[in-house]
Amino acid sequence: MTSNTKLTSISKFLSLVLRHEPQHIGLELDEAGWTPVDALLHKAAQAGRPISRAELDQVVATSDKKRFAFSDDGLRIRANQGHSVDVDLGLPPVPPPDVLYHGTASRFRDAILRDGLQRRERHHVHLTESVATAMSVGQRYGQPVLLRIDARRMAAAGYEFRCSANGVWLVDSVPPEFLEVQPWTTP
Ligand code: HQG
Repeated sequence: MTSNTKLTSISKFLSLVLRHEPQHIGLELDEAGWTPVDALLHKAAQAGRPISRAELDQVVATSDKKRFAFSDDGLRIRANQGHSVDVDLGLPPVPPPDVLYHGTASRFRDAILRDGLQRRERHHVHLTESVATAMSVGQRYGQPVLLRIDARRMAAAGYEFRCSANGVWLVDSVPPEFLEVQPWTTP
């Protein structure tokens, strides 16, 4: 069994090459973000970051956010969401829950309330059904702010929502009229 520290380090490396910089190790992703598992393991080893097949299986199976998925035949792998490289995950629009949340930094608060949520470097704005998840995302940046999104009203206004294989809700933007700051409750 590989240590959690090592698995986390592999997971971060996979996020880098499967979401943002495949060229970092000379990897190519297809238009849906898939790459052959063999190529990934080979290129990672060549780049001085060897990963065994057992470690890869363990990261995919145990990643807390289910960040990665194998294709049905097990021959390819991709990140479930979070890309900055140009991929089309092929997710259909689906009706969202009535309310979704987004956790961010208090220093972004005024800009977000003025301009809405924008996707920045990523393909989508990331939203979640879980207050706890939003809080932990916000805490990555220091002093967090929890935003409540009126997804029902957005959907009624024609905005499309998609849900990634790991349950992250994806939208192109959230205009300010659908946002409000939710009082922060520490558990
Ligand atoms: C902010 C994690 C100023 C936005 C999580 C966020 C997530 C604005 C930052 C995933 C803004 C972008 C993504 C505006 C948006 N003015 N700031 N108008 N609009 N922002 O990392 O949602 O661990 O691209 O609030 O679980 O923080 O990577 O997005 O703070 O699902 O698997 O601009 O990352 O997943 O930051 O995180 P990011 P995010 P993983």
